[in-house]
Amino acid sequence: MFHLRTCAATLRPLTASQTVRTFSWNRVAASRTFGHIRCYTAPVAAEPFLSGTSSNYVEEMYYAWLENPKSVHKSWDIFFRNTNAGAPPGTAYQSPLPLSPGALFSTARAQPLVEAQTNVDKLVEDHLAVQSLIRAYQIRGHHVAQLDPLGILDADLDSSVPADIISSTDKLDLAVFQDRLRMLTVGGFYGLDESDLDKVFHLPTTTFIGGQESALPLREIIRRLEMAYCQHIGVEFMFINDLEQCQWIRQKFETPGIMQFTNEEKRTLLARLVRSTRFEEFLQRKWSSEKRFGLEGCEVLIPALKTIIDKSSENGVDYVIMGMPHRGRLNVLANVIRKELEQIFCQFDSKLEAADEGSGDVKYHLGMYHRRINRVTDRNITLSLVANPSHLEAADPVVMGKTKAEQFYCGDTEGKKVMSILLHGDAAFAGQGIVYETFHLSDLPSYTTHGTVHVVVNNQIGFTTDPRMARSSPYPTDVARVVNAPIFHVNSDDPEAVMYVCKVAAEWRNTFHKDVVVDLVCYRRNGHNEMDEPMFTQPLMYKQIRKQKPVLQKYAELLVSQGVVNQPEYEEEISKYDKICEEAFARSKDEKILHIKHWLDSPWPGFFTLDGQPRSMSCPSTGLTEDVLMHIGNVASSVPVENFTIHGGLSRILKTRGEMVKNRTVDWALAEYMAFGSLLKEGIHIRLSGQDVERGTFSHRHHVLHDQNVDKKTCIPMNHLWPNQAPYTVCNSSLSEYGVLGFELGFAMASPNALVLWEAQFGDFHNTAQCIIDQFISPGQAKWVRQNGIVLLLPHGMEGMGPEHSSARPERFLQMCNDDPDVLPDLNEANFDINQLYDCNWVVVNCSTPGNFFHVLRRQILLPFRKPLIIFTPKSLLRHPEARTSFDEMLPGTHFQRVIPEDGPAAQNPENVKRLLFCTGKVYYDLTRERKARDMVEQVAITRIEQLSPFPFDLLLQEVQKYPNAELAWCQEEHKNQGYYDYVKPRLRTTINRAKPVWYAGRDPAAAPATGNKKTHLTELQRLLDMAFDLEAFKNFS
Ligand SMILES: Cc1ncc(C[n+]2csc(CCOP(=O)(O)OP(=O)(O)O)c2C)c(N)n1
Repeated sequence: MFHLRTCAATLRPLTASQTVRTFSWNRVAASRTFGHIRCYTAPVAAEPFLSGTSSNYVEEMYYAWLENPKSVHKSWDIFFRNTNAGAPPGTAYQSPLPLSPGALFSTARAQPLVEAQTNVDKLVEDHLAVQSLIRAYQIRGHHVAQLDPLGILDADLDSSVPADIISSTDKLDLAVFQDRLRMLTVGGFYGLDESDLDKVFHLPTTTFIGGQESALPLREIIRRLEMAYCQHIGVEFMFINDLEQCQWIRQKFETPGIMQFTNEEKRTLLARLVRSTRFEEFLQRKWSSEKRFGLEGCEVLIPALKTIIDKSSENGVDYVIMGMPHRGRLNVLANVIRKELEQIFCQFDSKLEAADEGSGDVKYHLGMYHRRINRVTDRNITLSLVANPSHLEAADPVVMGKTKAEQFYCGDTEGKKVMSILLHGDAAFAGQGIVYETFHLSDLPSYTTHGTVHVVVNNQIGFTTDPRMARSSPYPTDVARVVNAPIFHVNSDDPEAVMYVCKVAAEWRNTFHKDVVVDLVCYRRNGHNEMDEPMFTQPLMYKQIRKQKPVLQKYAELLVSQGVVNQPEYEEEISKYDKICEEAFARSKDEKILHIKHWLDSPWPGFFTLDGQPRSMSCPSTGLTEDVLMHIGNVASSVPVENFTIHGGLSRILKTRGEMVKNRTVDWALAEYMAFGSLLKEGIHIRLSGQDVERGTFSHRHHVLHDQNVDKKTCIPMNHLWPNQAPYTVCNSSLSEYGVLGFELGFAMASPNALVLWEAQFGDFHNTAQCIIDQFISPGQAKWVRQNGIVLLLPHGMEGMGPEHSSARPERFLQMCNDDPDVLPDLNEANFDINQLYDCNWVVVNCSTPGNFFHVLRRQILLPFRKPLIIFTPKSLLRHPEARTSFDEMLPGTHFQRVIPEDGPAAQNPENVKRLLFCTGKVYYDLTRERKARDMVEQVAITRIEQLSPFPFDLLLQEVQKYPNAELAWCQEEHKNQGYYDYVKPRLRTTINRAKPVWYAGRDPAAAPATGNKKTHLTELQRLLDMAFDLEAFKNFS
């Protein structure tokens, strides 16, 4: 009896007052039992099936029916329709229909209920309409949220209101609101009618607007949706294809009253705004004509970042690595990282002399590393801001790589201790492709940092360019949607809303370990920099900005009106901070010199002496004992685990390796194995990353074995070498150069005791990572006193494969070397070679033997300092029968040969030598073959320059002096305007004090790196060989 009564009651829409009286069950538990609404009465009669436990069943069915009438059996459909339409007690139930076709229409008892049917249909449609409405707000509510503090722009570049949202942008205007409501309801999109506004509708489980209530009047539903989605926060999340994550976000933003702050929190927020605002004002007062890229218009960034850090610290994070562009950088350094203010202020003093070697960088590019106590959580926290070039967003993958490395070295496999925060400008975030590349690394096993919090300073302008001219996407943040990152847009003039989304963003990262974006919609009070006039290009916007009250003033007035602080307290807070700035300013006057090393973002404790010098200026032998070579060779040619079936072709490769080991020789792949394996033994972590590096583009490496019978079962023999070895990471990357090289550079920043290598698929592809090479790798130490030992493996060589795939562009790397072509260094200096390495910006090598490749890799770690190493690696030499090295050249006492002198017959009688050919890399094998064929082994000596930069002046001088009667010629397979010629020639001339000409034997200048025609390639090759061995070739020029 009782159940039927309640059931029938449930089936009918309630009025608002009824709801308040009756619906009070807990939405969170979402238990839908009839008992909760038992006080409600309705005229119903017993139905035999509505008793006992079956009532729960019926109830569930009812809710399913409400959502989709077709989801229940037809008989239940009729029953619910009839009951809901007010069928008299006991008459709602109709026997199931006979199964014969047409039976439905012959049921006599259905006739009296036709009228009721119309009501039922309307009810179902209304419920569905309400559900659609809720969903529409969840999907599109952000389009009408009031995000722009200036109130003149649409953050999504679209002023229209989505057709399925009742709200209007002008929602505070009641008349407009009602008008729109009428449009959408009466005969409009939802078919609801105005009288429905006071009807109560059951809320689906996909909303939390009810709080403790499970049903609400439509008017209240709309109001709450407006509150959740259309105020100062616009939540974009419905594209996320994970129900739990969507529910989590809905709960965070829909639950009534969830955005509450204590008075203490409000006061902290105000104090942080005071610091942020007064810092910029102080700089403006003291250095009004200096560029500082101030934060005015987005002062809320400082409390926003601090909230993310506080919340993350509370959740266990103790190391935050940040990357950011120019805007507000000094403020972040001062008020988030807590760099000493005097250190910042003295950067404005142009008369101070730099104490460190290197050219330094402008103040708003420098990095920082600081360990301190987080005052809110009372826990230790380390904050690091990575130094960056002007190239916007270039630091993104670097920050990620550094974060990954820090996580790796402290065993933080889930990102619970170390996290990254990336800041972006709106124009750069939308415009720079590296942002997309970086997002695509975010969930890859060997690259994930388990969630980055992205904060966009969306001042709705990029230099002088309006967003409508700067992007095609609605928001500047749309790129984040590709990885299902939720995006929280927020009006920056509402500091509490900003704090709230920052808290949620930090919690999101902590819960799901995925990326999240906070879009601070703000404005830029001044021009692009403080010297720039914004009225030239954005006159109306800037008229509005001039009228805009600063956020600090607005918030202070709010808190004073709420009685949270009083005016004197507020003023006291301001003068306290002003005093701090003044005192620091006075101290900054005492600074006599500038120390760039105070701005180091990645210190390497213990690696250098206390004053930052290398612990020695020598390098031990890079050779290994026979045992070690044998052991590594044996593992490299076997499968070190049981029950593992490898491919037949690979078995043959391993067998060949095994034979080489028996013969005490190595090819390229084995040489690399020997270098890696031995460094792992010495505790050096090795990470090799790039496209298809696991197997190797040229199928020579095979560092990851794949079981042919079990899916995804792999084995990395390199990790089975020694009992306590360091780990070996080898990872195929996403198809990105800019992003991945930046990432590896960042990884290499974290520790000097790791060999981090990035391999390009073919050398020429490095040009899509040019920014990382030009802005970070080549000048990094000079700009930021930060060393980095990253290794670039760039397959290079003219093999007749066409203009693509042939050249790793050695000329570009060589052009960026910092050694002087016209000055002969002091060759008698002790440790000349090591000093040269110490002074250079990077090392460029092209090895002609596997053994030298092995030595240079080991030297990279055995050196007492770190320099980037660029290696042009071979393709055809990987399998060239002569490109082999005996163990003898890898034993203790051996080392990397910067120059490999001629050691054949020509070297026995050097006076007889007519020509001394210098070359590098694989052309050596072409030259020796040709020399032999022409029987000129006594007349022509061939010397290989293996280390191109720093240039081995000392060894080359010896070579030249050894062959007093020889002409000198440089031979290369690359075209004359490419390759090494322009770099080598002036240096060789300096070496010999311009006593002789240095001739060129090689291809003519060309626009493309190589011909696409194989025959032309071979003809060109023959021509260069002819030139190299034609002893009359240069006679006419002398
Ligand atoms: C890759 C790159 N291209 C161009 C520039 C020149 N530039 C400096 S700031 C700027 C505008 C950046 O706008 P936005 O990202 O919105 O940041 P905002 O300056 O507005 O904070 C431009 C184009 C640059 N620094 N980097």
